[in-house]
Amino acid sequence: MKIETVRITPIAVDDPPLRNAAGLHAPYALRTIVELVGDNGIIGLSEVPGSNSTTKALEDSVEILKGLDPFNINNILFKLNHYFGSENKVGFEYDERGRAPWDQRLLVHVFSAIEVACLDLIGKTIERPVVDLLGGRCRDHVPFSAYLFLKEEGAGGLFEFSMDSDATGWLSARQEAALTPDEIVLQAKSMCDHFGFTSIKLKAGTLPPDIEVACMFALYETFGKNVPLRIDPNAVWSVETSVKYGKQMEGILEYYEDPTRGQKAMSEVAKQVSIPLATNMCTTSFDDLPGSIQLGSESIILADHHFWGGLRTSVELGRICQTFDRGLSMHSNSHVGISLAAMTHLAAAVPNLTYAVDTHYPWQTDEVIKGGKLKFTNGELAIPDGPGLGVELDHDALNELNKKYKDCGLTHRDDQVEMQKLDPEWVFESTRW
Ligand code: GKR
Ligand code: MG
Repeated sequence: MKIETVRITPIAVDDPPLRNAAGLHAPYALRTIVELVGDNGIIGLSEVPGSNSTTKALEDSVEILKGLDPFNINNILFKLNHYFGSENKVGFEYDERGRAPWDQRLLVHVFSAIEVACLDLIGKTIERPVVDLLGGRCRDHVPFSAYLFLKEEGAGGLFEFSMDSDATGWLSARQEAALTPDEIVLQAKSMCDHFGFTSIKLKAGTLPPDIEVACMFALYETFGKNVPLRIDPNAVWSVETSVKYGKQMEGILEYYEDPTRGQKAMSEVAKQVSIPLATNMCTTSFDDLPGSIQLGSESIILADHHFWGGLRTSVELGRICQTFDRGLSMHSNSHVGISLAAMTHLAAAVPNLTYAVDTHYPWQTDEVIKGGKLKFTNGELAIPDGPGLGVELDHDALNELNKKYKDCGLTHRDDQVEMQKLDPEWVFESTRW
């Protein structure tokens, strides 16, 4: 079997004004959709975070991919590696992990996009789900967590069209501002009622720690000790601040995600606070693992197949975590259903991925897969039925979201620029509090 052609389509999906340590979400989140067309007419799909440099790199790889056997992923990755060189030789806009809460390395995105599309193509060809290609399922249903954000009013997209005064339930909560502990509790109740989530994460690092920690206590008082809680300040707290507030939250948190920046600072917090630390910022690649083990920077690593180079490498990460007695959870960014399906297959395949998985999915209303959005039941997703990832592309929806991409004019994610529209003086600080 051979790859006949590859289609790369950047899309934009409505995204509400969610706050984080890097600023504010733009009205649209960018994603890039890959269609790997086999010479049997079957199409393998994948989705990665979008930017013009990712789209360009994927477009550059098309000629390399044509004619290669999608079953031989090792050969494909070897050829891509040879073409692009190592991450810091790529010469695109971003050549390193960067300081943003999300990973900005380019090659891992490209590898992930191609690997996942190959696995989907293989699965659809041999009529087996992707989870079987990863070694088989350890679970049939994958639990996800409610991912709360401090936010400004608005539902994303074009503000005047997106606010719906008749909206009820989660759709109404999704457009409300949430900047106080009471408002965060309302957001949590509404999200948990709608999707059935039974664990909760708060994206922090955006308001003074007193307020964000008060949100955690308000959640604890409302939901009780049986709903695990996590807070993620995206590394903008100093070691001192992380220790001070960490000590206050001992006993109410399941884990404390990236309170401070870098493995060394994290290890100092880990020594002083009795809550497991977790990361998707200081240990984000295989190269980071020796430092993590040596310093003891975190107890839990958040996998993310978009940033760890694909699904098979993420399974390998699971094995390494087991070896070194690290827990494993999963990170997310704004995304649609192809990524959600891939995350579900991965989480179902990794025995020690025992934490409820992060997802931004409730915040997005647009979708590119046939049948509309995937549905959570009791906070869980069943592994999608059908071969491969179990999802098919809705080409009309894809074209519409590609038009949205072209019309919105965004070329990459820049949360600082969005925040400056609210507060022109605002600048990102790598340690704010
Ligand atoms: O979407 O604002 C966001 C998050 O802050 C995201 O970009 C982070 O990468 O979810 C992420 C995290 O857990 O750090
Ligand atoms: Mg995080």
